[in-house]
Formats: sequence, C-alpha cells, structure tokens
Amino acid sequence: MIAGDCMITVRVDVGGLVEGARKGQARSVARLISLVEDGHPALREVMAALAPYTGRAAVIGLTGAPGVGKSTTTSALVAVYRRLGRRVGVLAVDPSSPFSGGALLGDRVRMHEHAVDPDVFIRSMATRGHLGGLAVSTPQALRVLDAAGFDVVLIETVGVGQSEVEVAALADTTVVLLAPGMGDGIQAAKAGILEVGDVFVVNKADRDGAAATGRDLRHMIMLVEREPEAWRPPVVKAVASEGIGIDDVVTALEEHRAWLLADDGRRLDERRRRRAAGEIEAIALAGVRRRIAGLPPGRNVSDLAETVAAARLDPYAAADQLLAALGQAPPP
Ligand SMILES: Nc1nc2c(ncn2[C@@H]2O[C@H](COP(=O)(O)OP(=O)(O)OP(=O)(O)O)[C@@H](O)[C@H]2O)c(=O)[nH]1
Ligand SMILES: [Mg+2]
Repeated sequence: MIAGDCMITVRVDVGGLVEGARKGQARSVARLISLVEDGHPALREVMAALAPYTGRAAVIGLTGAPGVGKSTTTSALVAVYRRLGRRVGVLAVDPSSPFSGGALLGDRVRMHEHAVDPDVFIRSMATRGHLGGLAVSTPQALRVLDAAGFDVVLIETVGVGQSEVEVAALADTTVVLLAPGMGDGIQAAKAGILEVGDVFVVNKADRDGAAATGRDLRHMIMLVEREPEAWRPPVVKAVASEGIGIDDVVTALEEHRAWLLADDGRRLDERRRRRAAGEIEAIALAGVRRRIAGLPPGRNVSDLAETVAAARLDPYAAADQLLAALGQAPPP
C-alpha cells in the first residue's frame, strides 16, 4: 500500500447485486438487505434500479402478542406455500431485540427446515442505529424481496398499535394471531386489532378455551362497523406447532387476496398507495432528522434547548427557528 493511501472506500456493485437478486441469488438479496439496514448511501441507486420490478409479491403481515405462535405459524405457512410451488421470503422484525436476541435465535432454529431451500429466504431485520430505523428499513427490505421475485413475502412483527413497524401499513393482508387465555375479545378490541386484522387465527387450539376465544372474537368482529361491501375477516383455528389448520389459513389468505384483486385490483392499489405514502414519509422524516442532527452550533437543537430551558425562549418559537435553520442549511 502506498503511504497515505489509507482511504477505504467500500464500493458497492449495485448493478451486479440487482442482477444477482433478480436471478434469485440469496447472497445478493442478503447483501442488498444489509445495505438497507445500514442506511448505505448506495441505497438511492439500489432502490431506483429495483423500482420497476416491484409490486408483484403478495405481502402478508403476521402480528400478535409475544409467544402467540407467529414464528411457528410463519414456518408452517412457508411449508404450505412451498408445496404450492411459490417462492417465499420471510422478514422477522423485532424492534426489541435488534441483534441476536433469544427470540430471533429461536426463530432461526424453527426456520431451520427451510434453510437449505433456495426458494425460501429468511431474514431477521435489525436496526443498526441509523436514523429512521426499522420504519425506513422494513419496507425497503420488502422491496428487495419483491423485486427478487418472491411470490409471497411474510413479515412477522410483535404487537399492534405501539410497534415501531406497523405491519398493517406494510402488508396487503394482515394476519392477527391470538391464543386461548391470552386475552379475550375485549382486550383484543382495546389493542385495536379488530380493525387491522384481515384474517384472525386462534392458534394453540390444542389448549383449553380455544372455542370460547374464537366465539368471543367472532362476536367482537361482528360489532365493528363496516361498509356493506367490506371484507369480513374470518376466524381460523390452528395448532401451528402441528401444522394443523394452516391449510385453512392459506385458504383464507387466498380469499382475501382474491377480494383485493377484484374490480381491477382497486383495493390492492389503495393499500399499495397507503404503503407508498408511509414509505415516502418515513424516508423524508429520516432525512429531516439527519439534517437537524447536522445543524451547526448556535442553530442546533441543544443550543435552542438551552435557551428554552433558561426561559429566554418558548418552545414554539424555538421550533420555528429550527425549521428556519433547516431551510437555510445546504441540502444533504
Ligand atoms: N401448544 C401449542 N404450542 C404452540 C403452538 N404454536 C406454537 N407453540 C409454541 O409456543 C411457543 C412460542 O411460539 P413462537 O412461534 O415462537 O411464538 P412467537 O409469536 O413467534 O413469539 P415471539 O416472536 O417471541 O413474539 C413455542 O414454544 C411454540 O412451540 C400451538 O399451536 N400449540
Ligand atoms: Mg417469533
């Protein structure tokens, strides 16, 4: 190495990676998703190259309380879809354990049976601390899988309502899982899941109380006000750990897809527009945060905060000054 020549530029062969991903090469797909997680500068080019190939995958979100059986159900769904000859991508999103938390490790073991199948791609999403986090990276990872030609993409994420990644905003079809004893209908209503679920699964139906949970749930779903032509979410019982009821879940998912695609795909288009709006906002907001973080002393948040804390300025005026400073700052 020549002295002084110590700059390391990590070059990214965007064209090669995109081509590899389009051919279904797992290594290229994995590398592209890593770029997404890192918030890598090459992402603009990557996403521009991928955009024409997106919009084909059926995106299915799975959500529900911790331990309800999301990963087990996901794995069982992968098996059914593979039998149907579909290529399947899986994103496991867990904001609470960004690196190798126990839950994710467990998922990896559970997903092991699919690990050698070239038509299955499984990835746990992690934030690597860049601004925007999973709210930005999850939909972009989804785009990578979509463009890589996966017919079905399953996204597993914990919780509804308070989660950083709202799976219902990402998915074409949202599956909400419950288990007997893990909350009756009223708790479900409180958690806001009745509105977001397109398909409800009462998992762990081998346990006592599954019939009652199913009944409660059906009743609560009926009470939700819906337009006459709106989708009526079915409630399916399953024992995911035994693969029981998973075919019924897939049937329900296919029926929902058919409903989305009816009328020239008007409903699917609407969901996709909503997802795109969320993506644009998340990226723009991350950009705004980045620019705020880059403001010089005197105009940055910490200096403004000092003024506000010292009661020399009110927070609204400070926010105005901050926005004005952003307007004057050079574009990123
Ligand atoms: N009895 C019974 N146990 C099940 C069933 N499905 C899953 N389990 C078990 O429930 C536990 C949790 O399952 P997971 O699939 O990891 O649940 P999860 O919702 O992905 O959990 P988190 O990702 O940690 O939120 C595991 O021990 C599973 O084996 C089922 O239908 N019946
Ligand atoms: Mg899980």
